[in-house]
Amino acid sequence: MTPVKPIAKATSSSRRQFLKGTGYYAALLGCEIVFFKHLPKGMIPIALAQENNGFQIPGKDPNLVVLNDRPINAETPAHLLDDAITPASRLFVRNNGIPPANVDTASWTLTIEGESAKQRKTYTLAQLKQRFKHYTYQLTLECGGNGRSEFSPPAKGNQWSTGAVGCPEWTGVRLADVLNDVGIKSSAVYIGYYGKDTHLSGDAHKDPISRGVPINKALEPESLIAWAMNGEDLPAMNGHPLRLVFGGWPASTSGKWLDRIVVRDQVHDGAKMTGTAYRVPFKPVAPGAKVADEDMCIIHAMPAKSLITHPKSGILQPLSDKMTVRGHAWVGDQAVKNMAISIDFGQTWQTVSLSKAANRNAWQHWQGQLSFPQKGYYEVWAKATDSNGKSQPMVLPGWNPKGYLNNACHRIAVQVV
Ligand SMILES: Nc1nc2c(c(=O)[nH]1)N[C@H]1C(S)=C(S)[C@@H](COP(=O)(O)O)O[C@H]1N2
Ligand SMILES: [Mo]
Repeated sequence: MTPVKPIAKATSSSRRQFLKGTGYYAALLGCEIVFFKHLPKGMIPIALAQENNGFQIPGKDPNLVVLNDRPINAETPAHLLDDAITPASRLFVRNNGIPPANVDTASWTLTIEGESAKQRKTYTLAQLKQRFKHYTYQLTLECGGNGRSEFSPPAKGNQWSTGAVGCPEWTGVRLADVLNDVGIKSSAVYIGYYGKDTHLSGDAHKDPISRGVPINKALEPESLIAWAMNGEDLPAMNGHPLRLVFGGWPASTSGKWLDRIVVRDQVHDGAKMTGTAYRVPFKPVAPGAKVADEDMCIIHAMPAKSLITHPKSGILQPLSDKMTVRGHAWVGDQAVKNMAISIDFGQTWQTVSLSKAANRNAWQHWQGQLSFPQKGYYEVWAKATDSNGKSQPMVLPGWNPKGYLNNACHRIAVQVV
């Protein structure tokens, strides 16, 4: 296992290259920055800047760690994910492009079409809400690149530590109900989404991202077209007013600012579906190896993983007290069967209590009690095992060129005094 790296707040020097002709902040400010092209690289509009020259995303907890501001990407420290249901303010943000500014919910529409759709049909948001039954599910959303920062040699992309995950409650309609209303042909194999965000280059002909899922995942009861998170409108940065949610699959499949779904007779080939994007080698490869495109496969359900959300790493623990440890565990389309913790770097493991998920594709909560033999430094490690008997690795899982699927055990530091 690689040593825990401290996560630095994004600094001006680490920020992305200045990109001409785009209004990254327009969606946040609610208006255009007229002289944007003169705004120096790395300088945050003062209206959005905090004392620490960090970057506060409206509606989000100021303690989210901003990894990148062009586009905006922010993750949640583990101890802030302690709630059973992730508050909207603490759900991470991952943007590939520029979010739409001035979203008008009254005129928002969703169009379903494609070679395997029986017709082309457009719904207003109001029609979607009126015509179809509403469902609420707690669904785990985790970026495929969560944990990327630990890979060596490093992989390009957002250097997520452990916080590109959350499990809020989502309300919307079943994608299956809408697809059945349109009618899908027997040739349907995949769905693809398009959102109203724009490409970083400002080129209107390019999509920032257009991914999707196989038709069987699309038709599952928990696969939603959602407009609400925890009973309120989606936050602007999480796809307001409409998005897809496929719990347990790489969150890149959960299209935000959704305005079009295509029903495909082949694997969807939109932006970031092809090449190396969201793909991993079929077979294990040596770290740093070059892998040919044809040897890579699309990531489907995410592997077993867990987080220690209490206590916060670095806690001072009195020797005479028992310590309550808790967190969440999740795995793609299945259930976590067993949860264990260790205080001796994995020599021995203690099974802890584990709850059932609120519904399929929701994370489960676990809790245990620890006592320590003597004063000194310890680490608590946490390990989830899924219903197929697959456990989280204690060291990094297989290296892959883009740094996806790091489900190594989460560790926290404890000093017993
Ligand atoms: N339209 C659109 N949908 C998108 C993205 C995006 O950039 N644009 N990013 C995807 C990726 S890579 C992730 S990890 C999730 C992040 O969802 P969140 O920002 O609500 O946490 O949204 C996915 N859906
Ligand atoms: Mo992602």
